[in-house]
Amino acid sequence: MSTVRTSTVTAFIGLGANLGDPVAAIADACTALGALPETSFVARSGNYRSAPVGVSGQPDYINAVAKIETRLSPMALLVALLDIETRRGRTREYAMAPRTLDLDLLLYGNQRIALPGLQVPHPRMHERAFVLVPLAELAPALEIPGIGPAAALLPTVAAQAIAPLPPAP
Ligand code: PH2
Ligand code: MG
Ligand code: MG
Repeated sequence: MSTVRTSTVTAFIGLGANLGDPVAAIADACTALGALPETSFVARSGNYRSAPVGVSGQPDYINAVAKIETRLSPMALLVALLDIETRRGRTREYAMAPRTLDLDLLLYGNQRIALPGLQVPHPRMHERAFVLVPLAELAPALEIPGIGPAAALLPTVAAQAIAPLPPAP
C-alpha cells in the first residue's frame, strides 16, 4: 500500500488525556502533528475538561480536536499517531484505561474507510460531546460522512458534562 498520496487531504484528529499533564501532552502532540512528513498543522480547538464517557472511576479528561492537511495515507497517518502516543508514554493495560495521550483519526477528507484497525469516520465520534464540541468550535459547518453536520448533533450529547478550559495565561 502506498503511504503517500499525490493530493492533500484535510484530516481531523481527536486528542485526549487523563493522566500526567494532559494540557502539555495535547500541546506537544499538536507540535508533533505539524512535524510529521507530508503534513501541515492547520488549527486546533481549545482544551475542554470532560467527564469520562463509557467508563467510571477515572480522572476527568482534557480533550481537543486538531485539523491538519496531509499527503500521508490513512494507514500511514494512523501509524504516525500511534507513534506520537507511544513517545508520550502511552500504555494499554485494558480497553478505555486512563491514558497519557490518545490520538484518534476522526475524519480523513470526506472518505469512509474500513480497514483492519481503522474505521473512519471514527465509529463513536457522533455520540461523544468530547469530540463534537471541540470539532464544532473548529469547523462548525463540517459534515461527518454518512452521519450529518457535526453542529447539528450537539443537542444529542447535551447531557454529557464538558466545559472549556480557560486558555493558559
Ligand atoms: N476516551 C475514551 C473513553 N472515554 N471520555 C472522555 N471524556 N474523553 C475521552 O477522550 C475518552 C473518554 C476512549 O478513547
Ligand atoms: Mg479515543
Ligand atoms: Mg485511540
